Amino acid sequence: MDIFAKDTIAAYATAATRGAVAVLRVSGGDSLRILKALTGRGAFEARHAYLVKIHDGKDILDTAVALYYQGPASYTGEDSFELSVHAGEYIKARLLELVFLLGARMAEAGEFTMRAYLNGKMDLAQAQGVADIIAAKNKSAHRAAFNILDGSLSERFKEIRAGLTELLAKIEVRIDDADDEMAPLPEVETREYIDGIIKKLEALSSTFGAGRLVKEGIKTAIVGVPNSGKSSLLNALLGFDRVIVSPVSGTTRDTVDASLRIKDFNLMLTDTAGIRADHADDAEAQGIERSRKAMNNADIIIFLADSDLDAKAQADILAQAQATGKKVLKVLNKTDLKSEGEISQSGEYDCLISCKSGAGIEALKDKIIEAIGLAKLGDDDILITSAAHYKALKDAERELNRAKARLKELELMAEHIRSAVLSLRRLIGEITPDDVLGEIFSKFCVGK
Ligand SMILES: Nc1nc2c(ncn2[C@@H]2O[C@H](COP(=O)(O)OP(=O)(O)OP(=O)(O)O)[C@@H](O)[C@H]2O)c(=O)[nH]1
Ligand SMILES: [Mg+2]
Repeated sequence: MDIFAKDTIAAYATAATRGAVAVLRVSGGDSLRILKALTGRGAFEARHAYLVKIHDGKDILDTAVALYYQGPASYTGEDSFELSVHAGEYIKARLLELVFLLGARMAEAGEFTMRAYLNGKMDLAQAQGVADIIAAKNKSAHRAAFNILDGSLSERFKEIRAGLTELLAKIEVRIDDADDEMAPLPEVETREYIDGIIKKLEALSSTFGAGRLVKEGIKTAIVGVPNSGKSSLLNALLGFDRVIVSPVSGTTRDTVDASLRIKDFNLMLTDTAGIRADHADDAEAQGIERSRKAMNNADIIIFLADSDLDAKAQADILAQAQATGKKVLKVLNKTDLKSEGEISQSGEYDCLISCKSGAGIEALKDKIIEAIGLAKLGDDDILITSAAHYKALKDAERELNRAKARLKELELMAEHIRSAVLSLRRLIGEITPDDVLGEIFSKFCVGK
């Protein structure tokens, strides 16, 4: 997309699916002229709602509510307007045609938000927050996106950048000081100062693990020997019978995915085929292979045990799960069948449940969130949710560590600090090549 296009763009801000009202958004220098021509109204005061008729030649297309925004006090920073019309197929299509006939063109994906960025209404990190907040499926993802959108994350970046620019200035005057009139940089203090900034960067980058889980959901694989109750657990967590449960070993032959929300988070659950060495046929063997893949893909593995089944086979599966390096929760199922004595000796398990009675299922949900490290998230916690942000933070950290090793070579130290500053400035979009911008905004949908 041409990022410096100044023509007038139009698109529906509302979804293409059925609804009662559709909102057409138009932005650019011709907005007011187009709005007047459409409605036959001579004047519009900014930020006032008007009940208008939309003219189509001699006919009236619809009665609508019009809102005119005068730039720069608008989302994009340009003159723009919104028309709320009845969401009929014909009305929507014809209105767009009329707007195009009056000189606007179709907006490209993300173009409204890109214009907002180019006009200084938000920085690049915040623009990412717009995409995230629309995509958020649960409360925690929404909160993380909100903290980005309202500028809290950008503030942190700017604060760190300002600290570095200050240090850079001190180094640069000394490089320029050919006659050695200035006192040299105090080494210990400078090192401490850089360390302090590295800590701030680390504090942010270390949230990426949690940020990714919050944004994308927690991939959870349920594994165990056949008949331990894996499918029963999937059903119990979901609250309805999604998969077949039966006393026959090897009931589940393929992996089955289901998604659910627990405690403000999204869980992507995978029920797997029970793993056993003496599988019945080739299909079961393939299913077992998929179970292993599911373990490797997971963020957390629930190892489901039944103490009445083959102990050696279960120990093998647990070892395989642990060998993946993922978090593993050891869960004992069918406690309704176990004696009090057996239960009191089951200290090696993280959780005791019965899929039949439902006992322990709620506690298991808490355990999952706790084990994955999301239990302590606060409302105002800023989370890094974008891989690009994470990389920029890590790049800056690396450059600062290099700078620290060059305390006596001012030119080299300055160069590394400049690189770190550059990474941070890229994050907020202070310097961004055009093609990178196009790439970022094209991931948005039209109308945003
Ligand atoms: N009493 C009791 N029975 C259970 C419990 N959980 C599962 N079962 C029973 O155990 C049997 C096996 O359950 P499934 O959920 O099909 O086990 P699975 O691990 O998915 O088995 P495969 O798909 O063959 O690997 C069924 O008869 C269930 O009704 C429980 O908590 N208590
Ligand atoms: Mg099963």
